[in-house]
This record gives sequence, C-alpha cells and structure tokens, in this order.
Amino acid sequence: MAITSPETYWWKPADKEERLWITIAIVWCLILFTMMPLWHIVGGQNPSLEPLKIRPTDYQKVSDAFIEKYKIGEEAGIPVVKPPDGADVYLRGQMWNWIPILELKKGVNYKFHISSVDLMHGFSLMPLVMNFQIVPGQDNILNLTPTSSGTFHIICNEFCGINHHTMVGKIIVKD
Ligand SMILES: [Cu+2]
Repeated sequence: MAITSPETYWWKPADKEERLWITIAIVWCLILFTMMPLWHIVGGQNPSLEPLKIRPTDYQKVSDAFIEKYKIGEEAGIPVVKPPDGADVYLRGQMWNWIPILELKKGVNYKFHISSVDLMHGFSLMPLVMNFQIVPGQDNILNLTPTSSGTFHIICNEFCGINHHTMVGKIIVKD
C-alpha cells in the first residue's frame, strides 16, 4: 500500500468573500493606526499635565503647609481643606491615604499638584475614570475645573501594599 498525501487546498486562490473580508480588515487596521496619532492632536483629551521634579520630603513640607493654611476640619483623622478660588492645590498620595480631603467650588479653576511621598500610587478619580500615575519625585500639575457638584472619590489603582484597597480619598465639589 503506497502512502498518499491528503488533498490540500492552499494553492487554490482565495475566493471572493474571503478577499473582501481581508480587505475590510486591512482598511480598518489602517484607519485605527492613523487615528492613534491623529486623536492625540485633534481629540482634545490630553491632560494639562506638566510634570516637575520635587523631592518627596519637600513635597511633604509643601503639602503640609497647604493643609495647615486652609484646613477647615477633619474627617476620620484626615484633614479637610478648602482652598480659595484659583489656588494651588496639593494632593498627597501616601500609604494608604490621599491627603487631604478637598472641598472645591464648581466652575472654579484650580492648579492641582499631585505627588507621592513614598512609592508609586495611581490616582483614579471616580466616577469620571480619570487616571494618572503618581510617582514620588514628580509633581504632576493638572489644571482642573470641576464642572459638576457632588462627592468624588479617588481610588488608588496601583498596588501599593497590604492596605492598598483602603486607599480612598475624597473631593467634595459645592455649587
Ligand atoms: Cu496607593
């Protein structure tokens, strides 16, 4: 008994529908590929981020001074701070808190500084899902204008140790 090869089809040209779908897939890939850099320019979604270098110990001092200056109360041991309109706001990430709790006014522009004084944290503003990586030594500056009132939570989305899951901060926006 002779060994015979099974019948194969690879040398037969692809049929019409197959060629059509391959073309659609390639065109779609090219559209998405073009949109990536294009959206960066025309999408208007880029954060006003200007990172500056700052030593964690200095950030600790600057943010402590900010808290002391504008503190209006305390909630579960975390200071509540109400900065004046247009002020520089200092938010500090540290194991395992976002300090302080901020009370802001709707429609007012604030210059946010966000940094960490120990290790890397992830700033995730809920429920808006704005995400920024917070690295010690980097002062992340964000020009932020709250457009709706309410209570917003900040979740740490970068694993930072045993109590990472409890690292929840708060921003209160009033009319
Ligand atoms: Cu964290």
